[in-house]
Amino acid sequence: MNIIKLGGSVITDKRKENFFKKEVVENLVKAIKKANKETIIIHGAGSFGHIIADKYKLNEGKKSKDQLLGFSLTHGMVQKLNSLVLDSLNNNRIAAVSIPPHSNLILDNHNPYKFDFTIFKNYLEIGFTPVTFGDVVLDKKLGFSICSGDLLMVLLAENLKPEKTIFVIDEDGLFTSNPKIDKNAELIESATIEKLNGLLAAPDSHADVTGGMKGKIETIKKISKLGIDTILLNGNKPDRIFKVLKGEKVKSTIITGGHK
Ligand code: IP8
Repeated sequence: MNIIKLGGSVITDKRKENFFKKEVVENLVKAIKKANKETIIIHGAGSFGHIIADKYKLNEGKKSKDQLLGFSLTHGMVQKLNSLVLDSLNNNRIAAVSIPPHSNLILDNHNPYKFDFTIFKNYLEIGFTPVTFGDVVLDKKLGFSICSGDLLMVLLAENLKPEKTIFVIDEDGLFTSNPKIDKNAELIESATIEKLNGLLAAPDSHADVTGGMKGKIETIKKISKLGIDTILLNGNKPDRIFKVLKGEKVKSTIITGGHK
């Protein structure tokens, strides 16, 4: 089984509120269908969630009553995005089932407190493709906060031990610096945790409410410690996800699991 996260910047235009990149998603879904592997799909919130979550400061927890509506609006928007992703999966004959995090996960000061992964396992066993996504959730200490798709990736990897985890992003992989602002940025084709530690000092303009690229590296480190390989690849080139699911090597970053 593989866990794939479709990044918010691949499936939406992060600068335009609620802009779904239908064609990009369709192409990725077709590639996933063609590869015909057991998968769990997670997707980010992109411009359906981050702009509004930031407006209501939802990741800081409940500080005022006004935020309640912000929570509901954000949840509504990410659910809408989830329906669009599900439509694409189902239209391409992937039997997908949506599992919204707010109903099976509670955080405690941003850290996992309670998580029911058995529902994922049960759906997988029957042959479904479970789909979950970055969402707003209850938080024991803060009232509520945000659960990113990256956190779900770690939780599912911990509990279901996939063959590999795949992050579909809007770049070819991880770079030595931000390729959007630095022409000299170089693609890191393979890395270990030790190499990733050096990257944490790199400048990061990928700001979003759940931590951007630095947060992503922290996520990968946690997965790597479980002994699971992580691959980051470009979602705008759908043949790459197809080949990776088939076990072939493509232009990407591979982080070999198991290092301390
Ligand atoms: O895009 C964020 O999930 P992510 C979820 O996976 C919200 O970081 C609601 C902003």
